[in-house]
Amino acid sequence: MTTTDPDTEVGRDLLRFPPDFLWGAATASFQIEGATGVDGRGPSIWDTFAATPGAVHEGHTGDPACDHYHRYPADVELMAELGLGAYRFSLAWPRIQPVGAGRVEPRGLAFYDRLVDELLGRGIQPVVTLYHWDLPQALEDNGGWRNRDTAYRFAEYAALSHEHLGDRVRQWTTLNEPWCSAFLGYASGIHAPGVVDPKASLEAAHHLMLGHGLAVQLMRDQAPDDHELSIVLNFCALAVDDDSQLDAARKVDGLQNRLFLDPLGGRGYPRDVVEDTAWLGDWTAVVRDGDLDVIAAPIDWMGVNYYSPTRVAAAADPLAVSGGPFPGLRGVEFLPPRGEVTGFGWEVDARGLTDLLARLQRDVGLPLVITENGSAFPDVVRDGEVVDEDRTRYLVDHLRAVHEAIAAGVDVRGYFAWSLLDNFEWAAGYSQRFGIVHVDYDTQVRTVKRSGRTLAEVIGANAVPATGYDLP
Ligand code: IFM
Repeated sequence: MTTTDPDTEVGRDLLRFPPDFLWGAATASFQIEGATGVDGRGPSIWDTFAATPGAVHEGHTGDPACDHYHRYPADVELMAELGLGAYRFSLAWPRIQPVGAGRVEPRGLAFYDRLVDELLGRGIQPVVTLYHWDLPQALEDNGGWRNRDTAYRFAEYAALSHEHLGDRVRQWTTLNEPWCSAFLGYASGIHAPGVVDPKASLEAAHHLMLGHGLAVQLMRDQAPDDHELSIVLNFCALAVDDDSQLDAARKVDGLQNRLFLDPLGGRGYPRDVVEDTAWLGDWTAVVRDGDLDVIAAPIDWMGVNYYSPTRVAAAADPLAVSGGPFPGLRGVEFLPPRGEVTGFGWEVDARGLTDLLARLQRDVGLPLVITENGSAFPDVVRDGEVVDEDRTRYLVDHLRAVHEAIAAGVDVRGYFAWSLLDNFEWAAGYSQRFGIVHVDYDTQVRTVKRSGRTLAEVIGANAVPATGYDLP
């Protein structure tokens, strides 16, 4: 993403974005591709998890999802109609290396060749994520991210994918939301592989970050100068009302934000997080000499995923183990959302995005890209239309929040709506619709929602309305 002059004009009716601002939408392989058993693809941890009774809402699986594996030409045409400048998608590691190591499946690579060529043919820039949670099951059978070896396997897979597609793809992201992979996967167990072992989840977090750093090193060695390497984190935006909440907020900020930001920034793991989690056992024993230098390998931009703020308070018992996604944390009580919530029950707060971007500008010092932002609401198709006023309001309010951050000097280079298509929302199966395009899973008919049409208008104008939700 090229340098932008944050010369954001605030007009009477429109808030304009910088001229080369990148507009896109995002998806992930397991969530949309379907076709889990074709062309030599190996099983992933999500295939196994989805087949586990009770793990995923109503036993939903990765098939057929949006059948994007077969329908990608029409989906790319849709992207072109929406005017997207870029498309963020992930490669399915088990399509490319069915057992996560060694043999490469040419039919898997060929699918991504076709997709990338189709995108480029429509003038849409591919932004590739190497890992969006579909770990080859064979690696999990060997310990998954709890095993240091997985970091090396990931780096090899990253390098071979980059070698193959790097003549056409300039934008590469290593991991999507390693916090989720580590803590939802190995601590709370609500995501694949469904392990509940808080100490191991911290070891997994380290191995994920090591894999990121090793991959960056290998890709950097083989990358032409114009390639840009990045990582995508899901930050916790803490909404604090008074000082009594500060310590709880510090703990959550430590385990979700600083645990990743500090090593990436060359500062190692935060001392307070290591102390707060020491009661689980010494997970830092897995950190070997030189690992922290690897993790700090320079990247070109950071991806920011933002949906909702988090509210916490000090628990009455300082030693009480916090529930939810943080079983490794003590003394923190998670508070319910306030005010407007999405269909998923997530608090709507665009202000939290502006504040988060300002904080990251201070603490990260890298260009930022909003790699995911969106909302789930229960849509209905009526007379061939989906009038999703709630999602449209969410979208426009958050775009104003991004504009406000840019106008205040934050270096934000792009915005990707989550998601292009309704899709498999992990443990919630198909029950939550995040798409700006509706998918009828029975017929596979796509219907652009009002939010999708609004995003297309925003892209066309390179601006959001200053007030209201319609562009003049
Ligand atoms: O669908 C997910 C995505 O895979 C990762 N970020 C959050 C989204 C909504 O939950």
